[in-house]
Amino acid sequence: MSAPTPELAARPEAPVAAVLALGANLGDVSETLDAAVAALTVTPGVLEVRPSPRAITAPVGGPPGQREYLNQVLRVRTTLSAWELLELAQRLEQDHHRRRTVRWGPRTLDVDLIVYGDLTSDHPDLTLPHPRAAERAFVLLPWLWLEPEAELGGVPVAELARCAEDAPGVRREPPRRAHLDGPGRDVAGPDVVRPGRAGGAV
Ligand code: PH2
Ligand code: MG
Ligand code: MG
Repeated sequence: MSAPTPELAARPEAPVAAVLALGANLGDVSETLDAAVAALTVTPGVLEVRPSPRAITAPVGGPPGQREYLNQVLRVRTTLSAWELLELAQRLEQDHHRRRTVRWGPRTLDVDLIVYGDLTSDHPDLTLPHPRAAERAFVLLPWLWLEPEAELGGVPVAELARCAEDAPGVRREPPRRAHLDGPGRDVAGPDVVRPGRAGGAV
């Protein structure tokens, strides 16, 4: 990666709300997303992680014959810079042995930074907001389930989701059985997961 701009490298004075999108379609995808969320909650500089319900989604683009994806959106509050958050996302991908081979091909874990506060960037390694998020229901719908009033680039996410061509291929994952998720966590709905909270780790 080339060097970040000063705006991308700057740590904020107050915590910033950012949105990350997770996607996986190789291996044990539920376990992979659980592990990624758990790792984020214990990362210094990540103050809060609110996970969306998960979506089972038809693959968009890439080679034919891919498995469906499991997608999820996370709202985080962070004191990391946008660049640090990008590096964190890439580290999470590496931790799951992601190999960048076929563009949009199957992957064990994809972590995309969708928005970082209201920062805009056209850096070659980090476009903000994410350049394709506004047209991808596999990002927009989980985000909408988490935050019905959310906006992206000044447009309601609800409106963007209505126009997204892949929306018919997106369905909400049924709630998982509570005993699999430990005490104090309801995976059926939005939940605030804070580091150190009893039962809060996923
Ligand atoms: N990610 C892509 C390309 N296509 N399709 C679905 N359903 N979900 C994804 O996360 C996804 C995709 C590139 O990152
Ligand atoms: Mg992606
Ligand atoms: Mg990506």
